[in-house]
Amino acid sequence: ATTISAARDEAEVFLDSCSRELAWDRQRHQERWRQVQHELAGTGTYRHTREELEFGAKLAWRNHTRCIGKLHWRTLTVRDCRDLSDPSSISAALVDQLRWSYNDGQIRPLITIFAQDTPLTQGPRIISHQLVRYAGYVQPDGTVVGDPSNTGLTARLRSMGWQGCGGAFDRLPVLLCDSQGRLTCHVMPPEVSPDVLITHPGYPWFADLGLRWYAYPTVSDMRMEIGGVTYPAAPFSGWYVSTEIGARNFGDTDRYNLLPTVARKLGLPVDHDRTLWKDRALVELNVAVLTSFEAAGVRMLDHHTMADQFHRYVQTQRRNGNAVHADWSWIVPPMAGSATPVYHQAYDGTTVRPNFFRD
Ligand code: NRG
Repeated sequence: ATTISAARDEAEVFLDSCSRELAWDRQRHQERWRQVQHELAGTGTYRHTREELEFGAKLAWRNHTRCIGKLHWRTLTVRDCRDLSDPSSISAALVDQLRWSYNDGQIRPLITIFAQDTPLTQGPRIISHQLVRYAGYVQPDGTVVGDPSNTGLTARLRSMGWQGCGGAFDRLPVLLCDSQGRLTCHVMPPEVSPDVLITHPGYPWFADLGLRWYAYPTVSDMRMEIGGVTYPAAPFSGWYVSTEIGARNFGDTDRYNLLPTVARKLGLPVDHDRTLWKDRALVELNVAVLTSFEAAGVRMLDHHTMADQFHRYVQTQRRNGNAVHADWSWIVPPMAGSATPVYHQAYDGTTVRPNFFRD
């Protein structure tokens, strides 16, 4: 009973936002609210109209406190796949999503929404963190070949019969859990999300490191909540900010941990932190990522441009009396923090719904 009354409260707040921001008239708003209450009382949930689904997904993006790109929330394309249930048609929809968002390098933000949970049924879930991920193979000595953040998923897929080549950038199939709880693996064709080979304009040896990264991310393991309704599978594609790859995926010690390698190649002594070898390696890694994506014709923003855009968006919203919810520690880029305007701001980090959540 408490969950139904919570859903009812969420639904009411959501319909108020729809009414206000989509300029519904009073009568339409009241009628829809009556309908939703009726459906909730009868089934414990309700079904969004297409218009509500689309607007709700955009609000979920706009409300997300960890996304520096959310100023683009109005440009989100929303695909309604709520009626798909068998794994092969879900998998086909994921391939469509990748092809459409890749758009030959001109990445377009897109969300595909699969079936909602109801008190009696569960929607499908995507277990993979993103639609494209590289395998992480734990070696006998405990080191990892590939991406250490995916060792669990890699082991699980191997136990289901998937065989990797043992390389540093082997693509994993997508692990799907359908509404009956059945697990299936699905290979996404690489041409709808190709890898960009990483080179450096000033250092020919950089290419020999053999680094690469997929063109754009599709976050697939977060549930979306709109107006008291949960969509457990709602994969979201967008373009990268260069530091996500150059600083975090390549630089973090629990990821590809490449700062020592790059620093040594640069001829920097790595035995004293105060020589700032890590900082210099970070800069060159990020130059390499940005120039390589540019050369490949794949849309990506640098962290300065992205932070400037976000800062201007927040200022405009504040002038208009609109709250922007943001988590400072996620908005400030992982390098050159204080050289971006967002560093010098304070944000209200409250989580409001619609939003995306991970358990
Ligand atoms: N840092 C992760 C991706 C997280 C989402 N980032 C985006 N999303 N840019 C990584 O793979 O490095 N997006 O939808 O654009």
